[in-house]
Amino acid sequence: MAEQNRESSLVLIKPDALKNSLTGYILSQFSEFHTGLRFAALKVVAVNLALAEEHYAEHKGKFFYPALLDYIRGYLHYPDDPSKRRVIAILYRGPNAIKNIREICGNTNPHEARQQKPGCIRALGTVIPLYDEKGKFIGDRSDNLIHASANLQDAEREIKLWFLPTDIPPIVRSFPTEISKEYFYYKNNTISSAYTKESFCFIAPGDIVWKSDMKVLRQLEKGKKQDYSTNAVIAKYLINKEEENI
Ligand code: 3AN
Repeated sequence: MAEQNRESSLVLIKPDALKNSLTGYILSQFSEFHTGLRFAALKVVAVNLALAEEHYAEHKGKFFYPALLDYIRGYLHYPDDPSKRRVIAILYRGPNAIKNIREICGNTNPHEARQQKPGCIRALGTVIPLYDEKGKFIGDRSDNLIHASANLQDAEREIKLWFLPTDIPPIVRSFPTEISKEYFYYKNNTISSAYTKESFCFIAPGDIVWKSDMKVLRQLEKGKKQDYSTNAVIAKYLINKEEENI
């Protein structure tokens, strides 16, 4: 099948799946033998706050949003062991990747997943009650083991959020890139094209960058309205940096 007929989807093996040693099981459920899908990229990620917020931006303001950020960052399943707070991010490619993967995952809510499709991955998840500061029940948190992109648009946004172009072999890199001619630096939530003390260079001339990120950086430089937030640009460059609290 021609490369352009293949879809890409982002899968995240979340901290509850890691804690329950389900990684091998999940990978075998998605194996090329069963699904026709192939790995295009894979990395172990300590999830920084910007990445968590951007990944779940559509849920901002909902009752479960703060718990969702703590969940994906590993604080809920590894409160006392920061070294275990991580997620495995996988880019799969192949025919009908999005639908194929979502079907194997099952419903967002593990209770529903168990009822609708016993045997799906999320049927192994749990539902945890959430309470406000006064101890009043506010709703359930779904610990559903795995994330999978919901549609083509989400897949593109998510893949460009979690992966640098160079995390992906060029032949299977399906979104446009360009080669930077400029330097960009980052420090304390600020992006600049000029070096300041203690800033770090995250893009240098010659680097391969997502074209859409480059557009946002130019919009920022010119003070124009941005296509998306600078957090979504920088988050991937902060992945697995040593600084505390990023
Ligand atoms: P899915 O992961 O099935 O695409 P999304 O993207 O709507 O579902 O939700 C992202 C995550 O937010 C879910 N995996 C789940 O952990 C949590 N979530 C979504 N909806 C709810 C809800 N109504 N109550 C509690 N948690 C939810």
